[in-house]
Amino acid sequence: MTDLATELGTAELVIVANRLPVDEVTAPDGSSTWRRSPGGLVTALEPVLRQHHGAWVGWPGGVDQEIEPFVSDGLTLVPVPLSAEEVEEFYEGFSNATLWPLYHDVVATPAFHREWWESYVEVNRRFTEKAAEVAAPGATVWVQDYQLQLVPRMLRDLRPDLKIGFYLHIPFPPVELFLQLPWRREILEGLLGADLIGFQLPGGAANFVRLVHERVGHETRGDRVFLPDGRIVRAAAYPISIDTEEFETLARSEATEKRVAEIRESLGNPRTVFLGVDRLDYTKGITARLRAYSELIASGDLDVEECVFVQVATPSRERVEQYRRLRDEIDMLVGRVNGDYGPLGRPVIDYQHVSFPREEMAALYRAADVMVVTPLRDGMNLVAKEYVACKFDDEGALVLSEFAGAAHELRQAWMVNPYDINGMKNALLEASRATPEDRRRRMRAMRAQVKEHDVARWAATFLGDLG
Ligand code: ADQ
Repeated sequence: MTDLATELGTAELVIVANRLPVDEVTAPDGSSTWRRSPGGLVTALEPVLRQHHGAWVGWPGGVDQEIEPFVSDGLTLVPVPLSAEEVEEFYEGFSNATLWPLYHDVVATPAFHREWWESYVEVNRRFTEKAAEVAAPGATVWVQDYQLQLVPRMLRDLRPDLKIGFYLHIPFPPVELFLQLPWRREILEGLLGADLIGFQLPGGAANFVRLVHERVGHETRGDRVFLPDGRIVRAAAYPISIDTEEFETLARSEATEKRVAEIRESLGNPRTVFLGVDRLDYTKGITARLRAYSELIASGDLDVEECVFVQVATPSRERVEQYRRLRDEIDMLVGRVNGDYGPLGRPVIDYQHVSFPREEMAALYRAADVMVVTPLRDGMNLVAKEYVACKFDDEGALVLSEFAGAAHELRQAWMVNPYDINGMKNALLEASRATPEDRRRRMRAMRAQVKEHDVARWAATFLGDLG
């Protein structure tokens, strides 16, 4: 027997996630290969997957791709195909235009369509069947995120022998908002198929338990739900983190040091570099933060000759209407501010609509004096943690929204309410004018937190509790 779980029914640990941890890249000659997509989740789970004869079930990203399970960089990958219609209805529709806004405080209006729901059920069933095929008897299956909330129940029905965990990467909404969902009962029942349900924050876990008690009628005590068949389901917080050491090592490298100097030089060696890094998403509070900054430039509180705001936004979900509108809104705001206040050759806001490799991200973090993370709602926000991890010299200031999960751990940041523009302006000024001692004291405390609670510890704690 090989040590890879390439044969059906042999994987002792199965990760089920919307995407496989690889992207298909096509060479100029038309041949294609798979390249590992960077991400904390893969990094964290890779060692456990290897150790436990593991497999990863997920969508390869294309349309109608029937691909047999394959091995990439020593990981067994099990593709789940989606049709063009399913990409539209299950992924762009129910996942990203219904659940995503609903779970993020309805900062955009969720759309409810019955065909989208039917597609969600159908695709969840397909993921379930693949997972059931590859899992060894008594194996552990760990299902990830909001796209797959029905999988735990479906999988338990097919394979009662499995140990099933579920982790939600985004917030679990307050009861009053969740109740808008026409299929609320089905989602709750779906999740209850798991033995352990992990949330970013204790508040999310509490929302879930309360809903189960009030709406499904199960007995609950603390973080436990007692099912009529005698099973006990736990719902608890496991705040996710990053590979702290990897980021710090990158940040300390000579190549990064060189790149930091180049970046600051190309920005005109300003006294203060403000930085925002996000997926281009309406939950991230990008426009509010840029508006606050522009007002400080307009009023002269910040001098355009001394400061620059670098905003990097990864293209994201570009076929969803709300994302297209957001992009236009940001383009317009940046254009207007630069046109009104930017001297020749010196943008007020240096806006990059692009995804950078990790090396460049580390250099940007190192180059930034003030990191501005202002989501209207965010499960955790790894960018805030990555910034802290890269500041090995304890320099730099973090401005952080109190509505990011990370605010519960990075308590020494300059906290802001992203809906309060004046409050945000004050925080930007305070963070940029703070004494070096004040900044260092805060950064040291945040670094200690992120070093101790890294993503490996997150995965080990969850899997340990599940076991
Ligand atoms: P996201 O909403 O994607 O994640 P976040 O946690 O900030 O948000 O993670 C984004 C990741 O993408 C970071 O690792 C960051 O470095 C990277 N990234 C962002 N912009 C980039 C760019 N321009 N170029 C390259 N890389 C870029 C969801 C939830 C979060 C939760 C995570 C993990 O919404 O709340 O923290 O999952 O659970």
